[in-house]
Amino acid sequence: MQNFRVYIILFLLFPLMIFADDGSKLWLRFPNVKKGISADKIISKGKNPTLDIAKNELTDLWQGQAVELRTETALKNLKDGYTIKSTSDKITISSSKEIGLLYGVYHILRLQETKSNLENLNITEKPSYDVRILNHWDNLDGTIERGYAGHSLWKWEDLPGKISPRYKEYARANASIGINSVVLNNVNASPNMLRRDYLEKVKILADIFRPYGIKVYLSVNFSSPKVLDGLENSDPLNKNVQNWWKGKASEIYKLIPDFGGFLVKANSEGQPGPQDYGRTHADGANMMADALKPYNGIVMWRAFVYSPSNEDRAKQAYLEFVPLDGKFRDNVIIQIKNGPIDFQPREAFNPLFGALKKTPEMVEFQITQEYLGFSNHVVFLAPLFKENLDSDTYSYGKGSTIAKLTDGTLMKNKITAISAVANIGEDTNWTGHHFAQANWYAFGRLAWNHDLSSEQIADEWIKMTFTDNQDFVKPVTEMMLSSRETAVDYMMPLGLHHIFASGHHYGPEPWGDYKNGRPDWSPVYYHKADANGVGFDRTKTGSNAVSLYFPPLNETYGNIKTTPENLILWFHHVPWNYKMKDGKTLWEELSYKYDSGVKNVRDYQKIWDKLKTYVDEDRFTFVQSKLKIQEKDAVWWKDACLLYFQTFSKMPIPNDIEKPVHELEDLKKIKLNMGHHN
Ligand code: GCV
Repeated sequence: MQNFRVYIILFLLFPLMIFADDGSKLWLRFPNVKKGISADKIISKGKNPTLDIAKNELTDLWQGQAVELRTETALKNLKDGYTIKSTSDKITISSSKEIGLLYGVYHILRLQETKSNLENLNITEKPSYDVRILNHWDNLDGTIERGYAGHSLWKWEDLPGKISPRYKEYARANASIGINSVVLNNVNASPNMLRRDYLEKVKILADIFRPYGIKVYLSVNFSSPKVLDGLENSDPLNKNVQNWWKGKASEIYKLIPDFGGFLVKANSEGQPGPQDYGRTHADGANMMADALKPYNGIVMWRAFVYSPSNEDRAKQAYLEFVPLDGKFRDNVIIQIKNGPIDFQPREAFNPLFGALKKTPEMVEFQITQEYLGFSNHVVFLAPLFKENLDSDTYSYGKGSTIAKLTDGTLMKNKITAISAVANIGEDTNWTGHHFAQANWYAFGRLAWNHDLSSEQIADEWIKMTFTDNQDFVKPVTEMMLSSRETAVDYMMPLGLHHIFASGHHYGPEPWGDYKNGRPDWSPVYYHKADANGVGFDRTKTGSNAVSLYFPPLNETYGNIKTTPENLILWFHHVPWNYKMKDGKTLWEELSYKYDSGVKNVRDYQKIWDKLKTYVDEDRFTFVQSKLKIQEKDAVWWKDACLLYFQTFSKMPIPNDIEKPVHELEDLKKIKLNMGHHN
């Protein structure tokens, strides 16, 4: 009897057990596939670990006709790319490299899972960028700076002896979307990363990633020679220091022959750098470039530099780097955050894009949602990435988009690259929120092909991650595509920026005024609200950051009438009663924007609730509860910002929007204990 009951219970639970999904498989779920084609239906020559992976994926997962995998030297100009051609009984994937064949296999698997037409395929794919790289901000102690998905995947304590199965799963996920490079550690780098014992651990990861086409890079601390080996200094013009880096490079390449190179944050936010010795960023970068050159390694030197000075922070990277144009070695590339401040929900693009004519540039995006509600908010980032890549800098005349500047179309760059700060941790679902997986996916897909639309990326991802049922795909696509603008609306509409709580950057603190700390970390520095209006005057009457943009953008942004309204407070100090294009005053417009942000999140809750039948219980309730947090946070943002700005505008909150439910004084008392310095 007892047993019988257990059987009944198990029987009842069985469907749940099948459908429960913890998100660990990401977009590689293949829910309906038990087994792929038999090995004899795969035609390929040669043996190679990458080819073996490609074949295994086919025998595990491919449901279609026979597949031929062909290496063709004639296809060299496609780089890691490939062609796919099909007849009724065979699909032929060709590439000049094995990794291209693996990418081609993931391509047909994607077509299979998104139920795309598989007949008469005639596809040619060539990646937009050579280096498609994730930057992990993982520390050696297992914590992750700005990480919201648990601890680091890298188990430094266990390596090199003990190997987590997730290393391989991570590499496979990246390969499936074309990511081919990773920086393992935080740009706020510990010198210990370059210690022999750590390099031996790095070697193990590099060996695991290699068959998936992934190269390892490291962030390095500029003071490493002095700190690690007691050199008298770390001055880049000191011969001993130069030799130290040469020796270190040689040591690394003996362990990891295909090591990618270094990522460097120097003289920024307290990190050491060449300026500590009166040298320039070029001196520092070139010293490392010379050490890596014999092995084809590269240096990604970050332009994220600013200091507390009277100069507008939005101008500082430009002012620092433009005079150095032409002074960098040819294996240096300048890594520039999409905006000139710091990964805000919306920024104007960084004016440094296109301003360097002789030095290759690459974009740095942030996938981890430091400024977008951590892993609590649904914010699909493809529209943000696209907005930046499609921005016209006019640096070589009309059509000089950031995409074309960085992918080698306009400048014949020797190195082309694109990077993003990862949102990956050891959480079972990898990214802390099921929908945050879409941002890892979107970055990979855009790094491969920046012409893809946000909609197509969302569509693919939803079908592979959830279901291809249109009743699910359609509303979820709409939610995802609008989610970035929604977050902008409830956090920082109309070009407002950096009005976050200090340190952790979660939640609003527009009143923040750190008189004793760094003014450039204070929200009041960025919004400049007063009785007259709100916004940062970056025109001629203010910091004149507009002058850094190429014509006609300097004029467009310099004139309040021609500045796009979604950036109006980025470039102008705007009177509260200023008439916006829709006839509302600035104050009213701001109020309606905050309100619409809140309303949209509530709509997402309704959309999601209706989709219960299409999603497994686990992921359904998980997303449902995250949306509740997002809704509460949106109301918190709206109330905090409107009540605070109202103390300056002295104008009423329009009657037809929901009244604040908080008191400003109560909101000011909220102090979240989330740590962190700025
Ligand atoms: C890694 C911002 C973040 C810091 C980060 C820095 C950077 O300031 O808040 O955590 O440090 O950017 O990109 O270097």
